[in-house]
Amino acid sequence: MRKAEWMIGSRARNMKIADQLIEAMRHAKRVAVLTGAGVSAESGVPTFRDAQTGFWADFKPEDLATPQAFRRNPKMVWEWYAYRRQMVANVSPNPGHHALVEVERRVPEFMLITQNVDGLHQRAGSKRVVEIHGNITRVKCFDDDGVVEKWEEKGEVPPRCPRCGGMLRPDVVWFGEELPPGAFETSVQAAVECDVFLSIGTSSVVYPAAALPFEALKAGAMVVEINPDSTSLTARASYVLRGASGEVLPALVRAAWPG
Ligand code: BV8
Repeated sequence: MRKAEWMIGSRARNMKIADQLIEAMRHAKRVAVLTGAGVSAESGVPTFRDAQTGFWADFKPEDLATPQAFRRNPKMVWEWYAYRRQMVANVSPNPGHHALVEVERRVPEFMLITQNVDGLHQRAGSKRVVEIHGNITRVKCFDDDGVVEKWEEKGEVPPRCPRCGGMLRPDVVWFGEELPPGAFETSVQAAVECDVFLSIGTSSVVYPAAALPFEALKAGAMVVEINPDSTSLTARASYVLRGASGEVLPALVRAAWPG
């Protein structure tokens, strides 16, 4: 399959997308999508690549998102997630999120695999979503690993588990931790069974998520990368749409399903 790179200027309205890609989307029986922080960037959620701001500027996300960091300084890690939880609560899904809801509506079989913990896909209306790295709006006990529905932000930091008194932590997957049970298996199945695999707004650095587009390629799917920058997937992708997902995805939907 001829690899094509389509530069997509800011005026997404007049972009040219390869006919084969449009045909493939329009006639796809199964579409699988992998998203990363880039799909939420236009909503105002900084990516992991973006420098952190304010108090958190001196910390690399990878250094805070580990069980070791939490044991070392549970108050600081809890407050970092509280800061991010507040930020996510103050933003809204963008046209990229909404376009993926449209793709799900139009394709017989669809699976959205997200590395994002912000819940914006579900807030946009996406249904078939696998949160392979968890969700920042949920918390669980650091000791018995059980989710805790209600907790107080005031008082002890981090708050304590009402069941066992253990410290509460965000219900996300930290580096060095296993993914939620079955999440990766479900994701690999969607990748190897799809006709079209969209890899959107991810630097393809964190594993095992970054292996999914390559699983789809091995299974013969058309793999499309949507990202303003190149990544470790670019050289292997069937098509690369260079631009912001909040512009590219609505244009792709319009091209595949005009009117
Ligand atoms: C595990 C939740 C078993 C927490 C996260 C194999 C090789 C090497 C290393 C490993 C390996 N296997 C395992 C590892 C270790 C590690 C890993 O991958 N390390 C990396 C750093 C090399 N993986 C793990 O630990 C995983 N667990 O493997 O368990 C195990 C256990 C022990 C030892 C071995 C095996 C767990 C990983 C999950 C960690 N948790 N998040 C939280 O959010 O706080 S990862 C987190 O970082 C995100 O979820 C995401 O996955 C990642 C960030 O990546 P992206 O989302 O891609 O974001 P990024 O900022 O990097 O890039 C943004 C992109 O968007 C850019 O390309 C940019 O150009 C683009 N963009 C910008 N604007 C836009 C845009 N695109 C479109 N539109 C725009 N407008």
